[in-house]
Amino acid sequence: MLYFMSDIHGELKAFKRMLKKINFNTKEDQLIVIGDIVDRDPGGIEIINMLKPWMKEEIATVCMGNHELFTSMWLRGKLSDRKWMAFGGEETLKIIKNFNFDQKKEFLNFLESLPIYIERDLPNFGKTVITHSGIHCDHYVYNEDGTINVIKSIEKAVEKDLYSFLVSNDIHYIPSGDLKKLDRYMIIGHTPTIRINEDRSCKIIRTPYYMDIDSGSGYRKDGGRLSCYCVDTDEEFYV
Ligand SMILES: [Mn+2]
Repeated sequence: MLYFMSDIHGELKAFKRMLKKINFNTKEDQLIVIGDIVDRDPGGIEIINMLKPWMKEEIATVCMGNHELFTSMWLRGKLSDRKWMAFGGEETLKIIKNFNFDQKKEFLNFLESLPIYIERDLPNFGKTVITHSGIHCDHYVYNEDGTINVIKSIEKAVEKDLYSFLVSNDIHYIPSGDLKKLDRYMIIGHTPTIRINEDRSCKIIRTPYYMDIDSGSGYRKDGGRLSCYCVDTDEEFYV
């Protein structure tokens, strides 16, 4: 089985409960995490430490989220403590401040090695692009047939400004005329669905063009929860 999670935001207990709920079996299953493992709750680094050996064995794949970018920027001295804390980084900061030089260097290498997007051929969606935030409407690249080349558009936006790309929530607000032109289905996270769903529910959003699986982990006080999507059974799980 292939499972997707996104925006775990430090909720280690919820992550462990989810693995139990889906009966995650490292001999048979795979997990793709679409970024924002760290910040808000304190368990992000422990979750990454759980995922690292799985990543080596290709059991897990992790994409970069804006919070992994914030962490790498802080490690490079390009983001102040104050600003990172304003973005929800307080708990991660407390832990990383105690890292020694080698631990910091290793963690920075890890963060900067994370892919911005990956592509998978999925039985129910065809060729699918998996990326944290979706697309940035200022950087469309068109194919000859007038459709929007999702991969090239992401690459162009990233080349221009990775930060703006990873914090963009454009995909939820662009006209459906643009969405119809996307040449790939997309699975994303980043924008808690409670902010988009009209009934304010923390449920995965499915559209004909993309799926947003950030159901608000790290915002549990506001009703948020961690979701997981199984592409093989089309099931959604929540903890
Ligand atoms: Mn995000």
